[in-house]
Amino acid sequence: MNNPSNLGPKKPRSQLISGIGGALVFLLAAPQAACANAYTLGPQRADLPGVGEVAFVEPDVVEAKGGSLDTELEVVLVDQNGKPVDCEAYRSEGARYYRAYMAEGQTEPKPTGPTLKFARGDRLRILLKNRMCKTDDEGSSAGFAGNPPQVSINRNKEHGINHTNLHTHGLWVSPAGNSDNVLISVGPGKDFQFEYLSPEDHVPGTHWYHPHKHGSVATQVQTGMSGALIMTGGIDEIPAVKQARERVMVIQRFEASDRIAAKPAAVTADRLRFPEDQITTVNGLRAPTIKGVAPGQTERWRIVSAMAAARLNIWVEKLQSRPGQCGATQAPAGTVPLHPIAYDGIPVAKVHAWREIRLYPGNRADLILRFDEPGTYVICNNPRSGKPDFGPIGYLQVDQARVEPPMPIPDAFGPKYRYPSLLDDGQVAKLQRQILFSEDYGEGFPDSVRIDNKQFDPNRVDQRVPLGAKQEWVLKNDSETEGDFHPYHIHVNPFQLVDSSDPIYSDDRMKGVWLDVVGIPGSTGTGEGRGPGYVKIRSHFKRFIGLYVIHCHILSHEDGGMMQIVEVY
Ligand SMILES: [Cu+2]
Repeated sequence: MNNPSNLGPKKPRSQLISGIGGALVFLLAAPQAACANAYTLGPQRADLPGVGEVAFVEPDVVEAKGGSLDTELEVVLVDQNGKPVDCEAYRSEGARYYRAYMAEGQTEPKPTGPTLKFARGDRLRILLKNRMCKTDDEGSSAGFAGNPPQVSINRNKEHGINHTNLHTHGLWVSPAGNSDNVLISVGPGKDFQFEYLSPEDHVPGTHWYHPHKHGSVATQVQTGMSGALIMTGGIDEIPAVKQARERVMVIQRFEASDRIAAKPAAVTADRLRFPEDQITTVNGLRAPTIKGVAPGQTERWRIVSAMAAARLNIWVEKLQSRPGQCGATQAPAGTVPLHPIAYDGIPVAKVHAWREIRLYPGNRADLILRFDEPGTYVICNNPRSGKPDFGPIGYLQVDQARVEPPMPIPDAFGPKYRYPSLLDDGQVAKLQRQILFSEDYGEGFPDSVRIDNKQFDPNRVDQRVPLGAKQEWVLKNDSETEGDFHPYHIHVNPFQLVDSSDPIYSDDRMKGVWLDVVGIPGSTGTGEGRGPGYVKIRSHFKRFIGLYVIHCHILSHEDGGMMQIVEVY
């Protein structure tokens, strides 16, 4: 582990700017509290806040200055009252804990990490300080009862839950050394200096950071460890984008129980299913209200899905008679058109209108919206589960004086705002690579999630790619039903969507879109035409050599071994 004091003279640190809307605190034990700005998350609360009860607040911001963003991120364990956890008392059975990223200057833990904002080409320096408690399961040889001791990183199950690291999801940066290296582990009490340098030809956009230590990813993300990474520039300077009111929305789903005390019997296949008793939040707030919107004014929402398992299906409709209820399980006609200007931080060539936007865990979408009529609106989210908890995630009040003429919605972005298209590129290798994602909920957990019939092994390289190669990969999923998706994610290099058995991805509006997470649907068709669901993608393995990973972004699947090592050489 690096000792930060050996890293040369300390430069001035970046300043923390408090989230708009004032201080937020964890008020988890007070589900009845209805005061504005209060953080009212609580698994026991079955009802939603009404319109105007909770004000929309953005996370704190740490901004780069003079070409560098230099900050500390301290990881702390907090209890339901937002108080730091006394490590002596940490192991009590049935306790609920949250984990928070705290930037320098931040005085209290918050449910969403600070937004880190920097420009293309800036140097990003983050001193990660792990202040979580030591556990019995430090990872070296603890093992669960009945299982032989194993080397920490080679265990494809939850382990070492207070060991961590930092992944810059979506940044096109080196996967080696102390850059975006997710194969390292920072133990409780240790500090580690991360440093990321983005190339000058990086496309600016909306990304996010979260831990990626194998065995603890699901637990850590589900208890609060997520924050937005915003690289500014590019399309931000285009008037139709610049004029829009910008808002960061980090969507999380909390499960606050720590599992270190879980008995071995609790490690069952059920753990792989996404928990349905959780609360979906925006910047840590349940159903907040955005106020002061004017008809004719455009909004730019930078949405980050920091979900650990469930997908989001978001639409915006006018509030019907019953506050807190969305009209349907699917976006109805008459919803406010959503105009994605970027997916996963990479601008689209042509801007289209959608009634509903689907985000898999890890996806981002930059949306432009314009409200033409005054009134109260609901931000709906329904993954068709029928669970009330998946209902509205926010409200909007459009009550200001009309802006005339209405602000424009951008319609297209030229090639300089994107990565060069590979769709008609003759250099893409003729030989396709096929990768199969499988799961089996029967016996045999934790061997039930696999890629190409194997579980993750940190000592095995699964995909070798020469630097500079342009390749087409076909990702397959042979799960029984179409809805049993696996969100595929690759670090470092994004990919371009070619084709899919999923009708949304094969829609003309998605042609040539760049992504870094794509949902691979399960099997489709009947009789002889039945086969695994698939997504066909193309990628250019440019600039960075080293070892990094592909994995399923249902994070319990990642911890369960649905991950492979890629080596670019
Ligand atoms: Cu999966």
